[in-house]
Amino acid sequence: MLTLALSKGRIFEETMPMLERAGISIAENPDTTRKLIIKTSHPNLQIIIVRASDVPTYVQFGAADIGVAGKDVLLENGIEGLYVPIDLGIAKCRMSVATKEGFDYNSAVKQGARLRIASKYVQCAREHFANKGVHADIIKLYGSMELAPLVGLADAIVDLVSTGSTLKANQLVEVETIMQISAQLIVNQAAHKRHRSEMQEFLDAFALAAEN
Ligand code: PRT
Ligand code: MG
Repeated sequence: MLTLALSKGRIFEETMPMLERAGISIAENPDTTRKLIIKTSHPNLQIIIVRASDVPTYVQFGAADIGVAGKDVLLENGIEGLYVPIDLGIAKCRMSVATKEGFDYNSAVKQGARLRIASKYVQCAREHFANKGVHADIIKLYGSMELAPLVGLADAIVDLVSTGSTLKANQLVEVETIMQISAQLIVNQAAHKRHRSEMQEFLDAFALAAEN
């Protein structure tokens, strides 16, 4: 039996059609059941439902054999012990820097100003500003990043943007794109060695679905 770790919400919703294309359906919907282990129509595949940022942890420790995680989560978490064979091209967004409307970010950067940056993505933010040669004090937040510039906690935030409507609703503007983000298939390296043939069927199905 192989275990696939998914998070509720967009990752689950966008991964399911990929499984369905391979003829695999689920017994229960995670939105309506409280169960965290979900059977599939495939005798060798079960799904566990975990927090998005916990998916790599389950796979790294071998509690799940495979998982689907955003590139943002992998960059923050690291990929030790993981094999990342397929960019699934789902749950797409970008990681960007945003400031309050009217804040002249480019001038601040040019003038070598020291910037206060609030983010859940402290590693990514630190690396981005270090590469630009900008002095940045990074403040770790766990949510509602958009609030930070509005109440003077930070000059800018580093967050994920898809439609841009969250930024807009809070009078923030995207001033720089750091990178494009999409969900990746991750595999426990040891499990991959041990169960290569059992796993290959699923890796092929994901690779095929990702192409389409
Ligand atoms: O919600 P929870 O704390 O459980 O975890 P999570 O927020 O990490 O999970 P989830 O399901 O929201 O996100 C899972 C993955 O989806 C992320 O790791 C990303 O790789 C990817 N993804 C794609 C996104 C978005 N698009 C996205 N728009 N994750 C978050 N957002 C948020 C963003 O943080 C911001 O608050 O949506 C808001 C912006 O959206 P727009 O459309 O208003 O620009
Ligand atoms: Mg969320």
